[in-house]
Amino acid sequence: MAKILVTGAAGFIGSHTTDYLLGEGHKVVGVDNFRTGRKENLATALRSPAFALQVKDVAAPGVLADLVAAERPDAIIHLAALVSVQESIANPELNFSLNVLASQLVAEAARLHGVGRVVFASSAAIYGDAAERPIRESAEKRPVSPYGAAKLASEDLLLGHGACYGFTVRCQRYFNVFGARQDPASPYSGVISIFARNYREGKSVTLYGDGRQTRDFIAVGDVARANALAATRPGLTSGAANICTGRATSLLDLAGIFAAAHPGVGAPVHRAARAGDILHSLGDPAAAAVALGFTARTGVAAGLAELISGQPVPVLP
Ligand code: UD2
Repeated sequence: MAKILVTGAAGFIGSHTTDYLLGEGHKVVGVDNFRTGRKENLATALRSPAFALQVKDVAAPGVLADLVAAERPDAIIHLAALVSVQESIANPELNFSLNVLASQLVAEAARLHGVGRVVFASSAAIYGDAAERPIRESAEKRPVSPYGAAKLASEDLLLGHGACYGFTVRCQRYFNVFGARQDPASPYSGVISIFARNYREGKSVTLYGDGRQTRDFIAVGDVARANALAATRPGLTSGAANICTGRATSLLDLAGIFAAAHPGVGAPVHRAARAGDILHSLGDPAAAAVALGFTARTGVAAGLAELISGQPVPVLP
């Protein structure tokens, strides 16, 4: 069993990753400053004797290195971030501090204290408007936001440090992640979190454009398992992999699934397509299968059933 330090542990992906690691019998040191993370997300973890919470800002110099020196984790899963693309556009300096400088501090802490492995929360945003579909890891990187640029810069920083100082780095390029605990607060929050809230409250949703745009939606439970594999699977080498399903779902299909579960809620309202919205985003999951032994197990329908009912839906082993 390993000891894993998870930054951003109180966030959407961080809390699910923490719960998954604890369920597998690992020890977890969770770090969060509750800027966007929430303590409620850690309700289950906080009941475990194998979990310790450190309320700290990993973007502040020295904080992470001190923590790593004291805790001596086998791996760091670095999920703390400025998570909103819109916020990165409004505040690029803060994006640089939270999404680039903090990654450098992670690399430095790993170097100084001999951490064997670093797992980094990258994003499909590094590809920008990539021409190919499905997108493979070799696709040209053309980020179109400070957020995407910072994720790409962080991948390179971490991979370069790992190669030089001898630790393994796994960059996880998440596609559209969905599931419980995702915050629907902003109009730019993940579409599934917004649809889930609206249907639950009996309010019709907005479809931007004709609704035929597609995304590669991956359930957060699968993402948590991919993170655990990247942190703990023996013998991994450094690299980057898409964390996706390889399956496309249209917005119309999504709305259809919600509508079937919520009879009586009004039909979606169509509005003009959002400026800059891409039509299709689909990842190639092959590299993650080879590098991590990871394949997504929860389809969109099962993941949505779980989100809507609040009950876990059994998945194939
Ligand atoms: C992701 C990022 C976004 C930007 C974009 C770059 C998230 C949550 N968003 O957007 O910030 O980086 O990638 O390509 O990571 N939609 C509706 N109704 C709604 C909300 C959304 O129809 O109420 C549509 C939206 O216009 C888009 C699709 O749903 O076509 C998915 O939207 P999203 O914001 O969940 O994710 P995405 O991939 O467009």
